[in-house]
Amino acid sequence: MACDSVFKLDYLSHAEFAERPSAWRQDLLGLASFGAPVPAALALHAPMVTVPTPVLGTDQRGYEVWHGGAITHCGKRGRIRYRQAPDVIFGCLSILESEVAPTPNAVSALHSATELAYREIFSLLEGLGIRHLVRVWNYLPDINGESHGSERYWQFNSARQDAFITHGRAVTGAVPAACGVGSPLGSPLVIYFLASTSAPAAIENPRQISAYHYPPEYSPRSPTFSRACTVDLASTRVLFISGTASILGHATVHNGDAAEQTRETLRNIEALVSDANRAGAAPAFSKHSLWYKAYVRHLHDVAIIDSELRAALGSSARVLYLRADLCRPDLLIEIEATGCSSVNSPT
Ligand code: 3EB
Repeated sequence: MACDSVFKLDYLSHAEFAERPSAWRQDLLGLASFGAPVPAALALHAPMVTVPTPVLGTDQRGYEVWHGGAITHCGKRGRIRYRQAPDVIFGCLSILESEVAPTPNAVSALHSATELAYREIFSLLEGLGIRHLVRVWNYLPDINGESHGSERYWQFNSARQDAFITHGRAVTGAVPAACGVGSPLGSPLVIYFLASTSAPAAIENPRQISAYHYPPEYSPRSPTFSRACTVDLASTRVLFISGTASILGHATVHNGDAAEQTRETLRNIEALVSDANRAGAAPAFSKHSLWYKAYVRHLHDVAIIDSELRAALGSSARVLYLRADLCRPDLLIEIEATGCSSVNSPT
């Protein structure tokens, strides 16, 4: 029974995934496959999304798999495929800009695609009566590209913020944890998310200005995300740390130095972990027990970044490395992290 009520994450290689019992695979809440799709022979009933950011290392694929307890409902609405467990839902969608009809006032196809994606997410949650969008992963093709006189990441930020406002959602304070990273030019906008009936507690980083208060030089409309949050899902206390980079206040620091950027990013992550632990009765999270995804801009920095991470986190740290462009041209590394800790002892 206990394993029926556990929320958890795993990062698996293709070989590890293929070795799992098929019941384990079919019970998944959702899956994101990095680099290439899950081969048809292993296809699941659960929602699967392919994220076209290449996996670094020897594996050609990296699978991010979520379990959320007994599945209660599975569905499709508009472009979203989703699966529900008692208090959590995983959903995903993929939109090609070339297939999107322009929305009123949109400055570009990316703007329209983002607006449609977020409207569909909020409409789905409203329809299902699930209030809280907890964690969102955003993969934007050609994130540093420019069109229509603005950066594509800015266009994404405008459309995302508009959708939050249109749906009566806060754009500061209680906003989801997120990451916003690049994917290859010409690939679809890919978004997946976790939402819940339990309210998350948002966490900001005292070393950084909240992203939703960044000055307009980084984006005329601020990005809508919190630095981290904790939430109780299926008897598990979960910590979601957003994409985190070498930023102090609002400024990028350690220009051009991947090792220093990695160390600063880790200090930012540690500040968020300490804050998450302050709220609970006993420390629930340690940097050594988190699952990490590291987005690396330049292939030639992987070795130095990996040695910094191993030195700080130990050789058994679970890190999935992905090649990706990042929202500011001067960022060389961005790292997200997730922790799961049991809150109710199983009976
Ligand atoms: C930063 O700290 C780095 O736009 O959803 C991190 C996490 C970043 C989320 C997003 C962007 C986003 O500003 C970039």
